[in-house]
Amino acid sequence: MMKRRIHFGIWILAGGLILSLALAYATFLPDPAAPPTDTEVGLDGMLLRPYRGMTVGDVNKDLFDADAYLTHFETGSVSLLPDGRTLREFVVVAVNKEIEIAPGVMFPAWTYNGQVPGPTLRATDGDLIRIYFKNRGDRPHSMHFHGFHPASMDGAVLKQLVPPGGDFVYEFNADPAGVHLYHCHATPLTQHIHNGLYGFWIVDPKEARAPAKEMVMMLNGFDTNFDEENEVYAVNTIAFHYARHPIKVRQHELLRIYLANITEFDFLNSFHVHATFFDYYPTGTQPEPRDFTDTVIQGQGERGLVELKFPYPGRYMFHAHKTEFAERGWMGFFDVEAAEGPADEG
Ligand SMILES: [Cu+2]
Repeated sequence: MMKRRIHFGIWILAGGLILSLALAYATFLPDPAAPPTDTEVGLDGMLLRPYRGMTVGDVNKDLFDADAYLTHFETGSVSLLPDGRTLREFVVVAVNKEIEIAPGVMFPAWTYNGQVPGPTLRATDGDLIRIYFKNRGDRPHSMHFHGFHPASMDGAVLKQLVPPGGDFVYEFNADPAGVHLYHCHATPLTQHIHNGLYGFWIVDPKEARAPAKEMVMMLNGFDTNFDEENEVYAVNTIAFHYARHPIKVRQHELLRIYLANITEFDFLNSFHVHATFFDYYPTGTQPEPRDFTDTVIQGQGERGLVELKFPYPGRYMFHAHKTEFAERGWMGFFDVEAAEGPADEG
């Protein structure tokens, strides 16, 4: 009898312990309906909160401001030529600079104007472009632009490389309208591009595109241990930047993303957005979109225009649909504010 009572008591004690543990666990679990805090936003998004899928802390904004880069377009010094055409002049300096690609992760970059990607250069179809290129790096570099230009302006062969300390002036017409790239064309190309010498070259059509909130997204990656594979992936260089600092847009507002893939070592990259679809214009050269989709694949050097609107307010992920890239930094959020009033979080 006594034994049975002891057993019964043990069972009561054990049951109580299990119950209180369960209660304590439930109490400290994050509320799945609550908006994520700054440190909680990650690949897990709002679903698997206890998993921390991203970086902790923030990068030094003085080294590179990914928010400013997103919407900043350099249109150069503008003057009028005797024939009535517009001349746009840019100064681009190649310099070595250590950049921060994730909090505390430094990368010895080769840069145009001290940033990776280089500045987004923008002109209108038919403008005359003059670029004063100064190589202040420690090895030969060049600027190779996608688009029409004479052979002497191609920046691709050995004799067109600009030696350290050297200068060169590129001059050509902005042509054709679309979203293009410029990058160094010195060999080994893998090294010169991957180390950071690339940027957007945007040529607007003579008849302006519809008004929109415009931004650039350069899909890039970084090999931090020199094994010719990327350890960190990003959109605009900093892993998870737009996850920590979501891009603010408005419901029903037309968004235009100039999207390009410059990622080395991987065959393909991709762009996927949640809760909406987009029109996709490869290279931005044709008036009609090729696709109406929520995912697009780009090979290296491929680029295009993405035009979209969010029908509902709230927070929505965009990321590489190659999940490994997303988990290593290529993921962000749009915060869509309601057309009237604040956005519905979640
Ligand atoms: Cu180079």
